Amino acid sequence: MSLEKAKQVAAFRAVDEFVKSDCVFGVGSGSTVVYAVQRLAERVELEHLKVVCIPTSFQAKQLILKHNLKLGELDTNPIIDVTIDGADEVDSNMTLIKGGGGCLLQEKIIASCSKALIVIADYTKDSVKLGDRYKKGIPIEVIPMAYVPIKNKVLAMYGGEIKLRSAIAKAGPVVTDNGNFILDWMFTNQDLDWEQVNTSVKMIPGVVEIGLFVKMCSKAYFGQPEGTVVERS
Ligand code: DER
Repeated sequence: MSLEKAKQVAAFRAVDEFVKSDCVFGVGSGSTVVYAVQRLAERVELEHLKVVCIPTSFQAKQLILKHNLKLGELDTNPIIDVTIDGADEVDSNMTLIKGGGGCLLQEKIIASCSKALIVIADYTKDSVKLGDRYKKGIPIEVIPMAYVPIKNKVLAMYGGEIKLRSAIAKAGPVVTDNGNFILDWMFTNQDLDWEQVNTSVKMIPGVVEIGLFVKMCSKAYFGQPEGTVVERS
């Protein structure tokens, strides 16, 4: 089975288990969430569900609009029933690396406003320790003018290597939906206290958010090569 099919089975299972009528639904970002929104749109149509969708990025907003789903925002829906989102890696404690798609800030805000954060992913994201499989590092969203001192401070605290994320279809760095840069921190120590890392890195002036989701994920669905789904919580 293809990786895309593995993503789809995980996404469909999560939507079928968690989305019901009269719910406020957080829509994550990335390629796996595309399948979740497709399934949600099918169910809304078939079952006449009343669902308000809160996006976590420009991409998520476009998905909501493309599928003619009801678009909401935190101003009017500050409490979200369930958010379904992807992840770059999930460890055995359900700690997530997120931000591979550069949307970590709004994703973490929406996750923090959600009664439940459900992760959907293919089997390549299911790890024992962070860094087992995902080698692109932990994304850190930063105010552009501060990226060099932030890089130096994170390296002084934890070592490893840090790269300013470069754009592919544009000269220069990636600029997020919020007008910030992203540093990708390739850590070497896989046994760090990620809760402490999350707190200490965020205290560095100019750091907007870090793509570490600690104790935020209620359940994860991993699509498998043979078409089954492994659930972890
Ligand atoms: O950027 C993000 O946090 C995305 O959710 C990412 O982690 C998962 O993207 P994928 O579904 O395309 O693998």
